[in-house]
Amino acid sequence: MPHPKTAENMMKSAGPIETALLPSLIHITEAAAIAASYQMGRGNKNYADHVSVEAMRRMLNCLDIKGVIKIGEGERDEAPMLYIGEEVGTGEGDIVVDIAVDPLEGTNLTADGTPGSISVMTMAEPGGLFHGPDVYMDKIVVGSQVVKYEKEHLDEMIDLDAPVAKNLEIVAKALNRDIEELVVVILDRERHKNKIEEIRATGARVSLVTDGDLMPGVSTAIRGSGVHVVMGSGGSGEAVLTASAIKILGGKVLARLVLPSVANGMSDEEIEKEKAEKMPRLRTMGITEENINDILDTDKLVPGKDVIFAASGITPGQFLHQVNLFGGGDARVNSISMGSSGVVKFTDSIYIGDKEDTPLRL
Ligand code: VTB
Ligand code: MG
Ligand code: MG
Repeated sequence: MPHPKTAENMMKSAGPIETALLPSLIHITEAAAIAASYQMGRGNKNYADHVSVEAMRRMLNCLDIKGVIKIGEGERDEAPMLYIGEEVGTGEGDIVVDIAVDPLEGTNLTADGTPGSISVMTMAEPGGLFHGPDVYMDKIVVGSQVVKYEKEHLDEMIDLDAPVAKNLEIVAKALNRDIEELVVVILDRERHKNKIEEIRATGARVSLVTDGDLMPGVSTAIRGSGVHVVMGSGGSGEAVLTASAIKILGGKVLARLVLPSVANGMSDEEIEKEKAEKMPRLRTMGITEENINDILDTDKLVPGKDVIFAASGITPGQFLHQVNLFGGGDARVNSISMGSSGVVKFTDSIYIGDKEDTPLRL
């Protein structure tokens, strides 16, 4: 009989990054979430993004790490902060990490005051995160029961190139339910028109989101969340962030780089032009004409063994409440954080701004 996995076992199996940094991780995403929350509903997504990026960067620079941003706000010339390649942390200590961030995932959602925006980040040992270029990724995300089913039925595997009906049939069997009982989350985009029709044709239910398919992706690995599959193309950074949580929780992400023009259904000529513009940069990351169409699985997206992930709610979400702001600078924030040892924390943090005027409240 294997020993049941206890909290003690988890402490022992946690790697150095998880041990040293998992407790701090939520405070970084929470600082960014609080900053963004002050801009909620003000209609200015760029400013909301800006303040959350600033807050996250300030927090990262308090950590005694040698960190490098691998997925961030863009290339150095266009993003002054948290750009790809930026070194963060004090540089003290022995911990070296690769970092992926999205300080404000769902800028429109925050600017509009609508549900689903979060602040999110992940860390892993160097080389532990796919060096995601600024190109779209097509993807499919499912939970761990599907992985278990695949192991028992080797000829029934989820495949990015398989018809939607085939994939959903596998998911339905794995979850022991009818296709009609599945919920598939997909971004409401013109480029997904056909895919949405294909999903509906199977009888599965569709949940269209205007933005923010990252937490729904994580939700596929959480039973009772009501989300069974996430499909469709979006940012590659979001796909890697999703994959880091899925790597910890169990489940599966399959993804493939897609040039934006392809995703948006442009002409062959325009696609060639786009390729000519993007390929030189992609080649420096090891992505060539030969391998650009390769399907990346969870381990390719997140090869890391010592991975930590945290997300904090800004506007209301499925299991993360919105940030609550009280008087005197007090704030209350919900987060989910997890590490490769297999520990998952749902937390409710209260930051006391002014002890006398605004005592701790329940
Ligand atoms: C995707 C999705 C994100 O932006 O990256 C999307 O994964 C970008 O797609 O959750 P569009 O260019 O079509 O808007 C989000 O919705 C928000 O960052
Ligand atoms: Mg962002
Ligand atoms: Mg985003």
